[in-house]
Amino acid sequence: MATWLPLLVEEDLPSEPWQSAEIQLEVVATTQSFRHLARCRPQPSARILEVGCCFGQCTVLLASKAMEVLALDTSKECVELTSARLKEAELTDVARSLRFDMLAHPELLRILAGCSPPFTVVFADIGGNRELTHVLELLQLLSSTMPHLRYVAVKSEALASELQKAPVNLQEYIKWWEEFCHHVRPVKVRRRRMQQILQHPVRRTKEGTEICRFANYGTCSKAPSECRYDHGHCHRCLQPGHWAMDCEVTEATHEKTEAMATYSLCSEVAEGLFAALRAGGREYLFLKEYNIVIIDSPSLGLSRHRWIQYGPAVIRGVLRHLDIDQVSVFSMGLGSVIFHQILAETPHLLSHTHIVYNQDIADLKSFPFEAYDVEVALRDHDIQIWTIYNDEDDEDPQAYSRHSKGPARLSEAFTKMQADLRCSLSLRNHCGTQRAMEKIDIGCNLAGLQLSCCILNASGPRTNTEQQLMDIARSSSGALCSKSATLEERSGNPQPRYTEIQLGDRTASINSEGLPNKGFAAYSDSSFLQRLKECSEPHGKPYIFSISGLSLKENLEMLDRLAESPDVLQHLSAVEVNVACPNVPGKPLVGYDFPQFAEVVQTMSRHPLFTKDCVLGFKLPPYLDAPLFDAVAKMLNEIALGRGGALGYVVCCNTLGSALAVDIETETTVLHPKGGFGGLGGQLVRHLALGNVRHLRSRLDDSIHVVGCGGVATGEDAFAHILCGATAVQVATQHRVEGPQCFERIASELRELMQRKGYTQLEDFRGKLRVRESKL
Ligand code: RRO
Repeated sequence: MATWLPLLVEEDLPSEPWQSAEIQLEVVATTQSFRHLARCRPQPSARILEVGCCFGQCTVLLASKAMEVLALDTSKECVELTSARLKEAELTDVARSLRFDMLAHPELLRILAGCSPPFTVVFADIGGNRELTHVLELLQLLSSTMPHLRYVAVKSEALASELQKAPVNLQEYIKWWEEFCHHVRPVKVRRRRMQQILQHPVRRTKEGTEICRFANYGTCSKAPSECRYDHGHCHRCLQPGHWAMDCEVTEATHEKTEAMATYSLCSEVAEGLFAALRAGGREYLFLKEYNIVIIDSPSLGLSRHRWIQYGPAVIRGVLRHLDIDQVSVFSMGLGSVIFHQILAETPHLLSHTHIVYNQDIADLKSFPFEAYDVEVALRDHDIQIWTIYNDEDDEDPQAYSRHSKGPARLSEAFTKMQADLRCSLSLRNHCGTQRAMEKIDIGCNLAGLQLSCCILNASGPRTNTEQQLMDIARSSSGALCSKSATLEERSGNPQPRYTEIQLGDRTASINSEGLPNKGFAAYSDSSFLQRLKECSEPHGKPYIFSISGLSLKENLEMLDRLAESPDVLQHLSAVEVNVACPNVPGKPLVGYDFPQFAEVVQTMSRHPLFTKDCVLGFKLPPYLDAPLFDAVAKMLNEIALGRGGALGYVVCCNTLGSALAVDIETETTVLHPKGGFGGLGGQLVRHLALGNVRHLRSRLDDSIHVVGCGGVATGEDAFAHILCGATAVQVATQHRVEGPQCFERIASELRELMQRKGYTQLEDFRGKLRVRESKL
């Protein structure tokens, strides 16, 4: 108590709030002086603990000055009177009065000390009928438990009179005070040792008399004649003539048990703890040492049936009263049944993990809880229970065995519950993943076209007929791209003109279709386009009109017709000019004939159609050498949308021409047209396509988007294309193999992959392929 040097304050005390950072202890002798301190010392921000509030006059004074007052008294009447006075003064928001004996329950003071914000001021008036030693004990207690105290006012006639005798010189005064504290040692207050109560439930004398532990620890509310238990023996050593709190054995073990962090809550002890907790000590309870609250109810005694019947309600009541939730439970034997009952009815009071040890339903005929309710609680509140069994030696008839009736019934019920939960968990995980996946956006803006999904069909497979296009419209494809049209309908090359090469679970293809299509008119029929749009509802999807005229003139002719038809234009989002069909006899690839390609690029991009909200795209052949990419990019950049041109995107890339499928058995070409040569697509061009995407992305103007096409069969393929810089991804061979449902599958695989990688949108990884280089 060195820092707590008392200052005797007499009648002429200064009337100012306490400001200093130093702890100040002011002692007064009279009630009048004490009230004067109450009027002038507290600052408005103070949280005050008033020890000994008596009839509440001082409490009202303090409450009208400070932020909060907690008034304590050991007398029920005093607490009630103070409460009434506060109500009358309309100060109940600021102050409360509680029954609380600090000296008898120092541990409760520790709880108060842990309150947040902390108590910084104490007004103590316990001097009236208490000895000087009690006042000193209180000061000692306050100084050792409440580190945030800044100011203490004490009213004690006895202490004031001692202080009057103290030397005036400061050094001498300090020495005097130290000696005084040393000599006037607080006599040990009889403490009710709750730990002892906990450790010793009802105990019997040798003769079998059941000893009242509550009387022993001073908390039995009944007279000895009314109590069913004996009040005449020590609950500790079982000897007659004294009580446990006076027992030498208790004294000897006291230090050891003091530190225990367990409490038995019963009658007045519980009341005291509740009071402390209500005053804000909850955090202390949680954060410091009071992690285990053992709730004991004397009225339920050791009766299993009574505990089963009333226990859950008692425990719930206590938890609610303490305002404690998120309780982790360790329960044993029959206790686990009580726990399950609480779990079934009030799972929100419990935390997520619990342990039940040797659970047993003993001689109960039926479960006092609904197993289904427990299951629902476990599922809906994400609660897990660890069930531990310790089967003792089977020889011992008293030993616990999970194979005996009670535990076996519980075990069976829990095994079933576990199976049901596992089932619903996998279902929920699925739904949860679904929900998480829905948050992943795989939409994109393709040269101004809004695509809800970056996966779309490529012009080519399954895009020829009205029905096929309808199917795509209804699918998850992010856009709808028609078969490359010529002015007139074409039946294409003779059959067989398509073959597949199976590579494990992946497919490559070679085709020599020869541009079979229904002709320009079919794909630009406004009523057909309207129907397509209706199939694409609710959101609709961009319609990309692919053209592959047999000459520039034919292409221009188609553009003219489109431009002249507002009915069609309203449905049209883009025209994709295919300069890469490898299969038309006598027609070399425009995309490889650079002078011709340049003319096509220049002429077509200037067409007035592309001033009418219609995007121009080119579908390119695969290129195999860097100078070619340079040349193509140079050519295309000149007509980039962002540079005043019309070109919004390129597709990288069409099939790789001059592929040949050979039949070993017949020693013939597989395909018949064009000497068996055709365009290679699918799995076998996957990496070539990725290379083309990356090459062009790095060379093209930013306003020209790249659509990856080639070997896209899975979400990973789509991811790879986007990683290389693709804005969107077209599917050709896989669409032919799998049908339009492939779009949904690939899209969800892409979402899954993104979820796993923590990406929520394509921008998170688009074009972010990192190049590994070794240093020389
Ligand atoms: O129809 C075809 O033979 C065909 C075309 Br138009 C195309 O662009 N790419 C391809 O591999 N086949």
